[in-house]
Amino acid sequence: MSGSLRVWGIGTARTLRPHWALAELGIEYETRDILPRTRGMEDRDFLKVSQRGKIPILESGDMVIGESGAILFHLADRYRETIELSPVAGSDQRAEFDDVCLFVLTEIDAPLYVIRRHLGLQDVYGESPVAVLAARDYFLRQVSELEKRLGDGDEFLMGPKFSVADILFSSCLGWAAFIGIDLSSRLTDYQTQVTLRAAYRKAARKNFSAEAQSAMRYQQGEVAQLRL
Ligand SMILES: N[C@@H](CCC(=O)N[C@@H](CS)C(=O)NCC(=O)O)C(=O)O
Repeated sequence: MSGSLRVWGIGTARTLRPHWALAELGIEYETRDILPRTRGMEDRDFLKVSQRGKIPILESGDMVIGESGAILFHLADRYRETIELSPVAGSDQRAEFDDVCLFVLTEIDAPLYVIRRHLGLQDVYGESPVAVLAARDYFLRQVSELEKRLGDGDEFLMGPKFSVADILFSSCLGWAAFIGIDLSSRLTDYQTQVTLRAAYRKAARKNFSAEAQSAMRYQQGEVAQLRL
């Protein structure tokens, strides 16, 4: 495969990210519809490219990238002449953008995956309602920092311009709402606006197909239902 793009994975907030970025950029690519924790993860072709047994993966020519954040940074850099989804490397704005994106990935995505491990995947990682509720509270504290950043006026995390930071943040907000974490009205408004984008809708149709939704349904509302 030379020069072409292929995305492995559908069904989750992390897999949504490359589909959404590619839809924003208007770039054609191939999708391999594998869902986490299904037989698809044992596909021989997948195992050849998979570094860590995780999705999403982006194959771009001979290059393979296996972290959703790194995939988005790469796509934004490589295709910046099409649409600017990140500020130019070395600029002050880029430093601020990196700060926001890494905050989302390490402080907002991470507690959601603690919940996933100890609630949705308790058979594998162990059941822990205490860890789940602590992770939910931590998540809410951290999202309130980005809510302050949005303030009353800004449409997007980087101000007036949509960027990869919004794809990362919005995918986490969608994930949180899906599992039953209540978001503030400011964050709900932000999420509604961002997900009205045509590119989001196109990516969501692919990522959250009927098959994917029925496979992942058992997560829905699970945190809201949890009581210690
Ligand atoms: N930090 C990685 C996380 C990737 C990840 O954990 N993916 C999950 C689906 S959201 C997965 O492949 N899980 C399968 C497994 O752990 O067996 C990213 O953002 O790409």
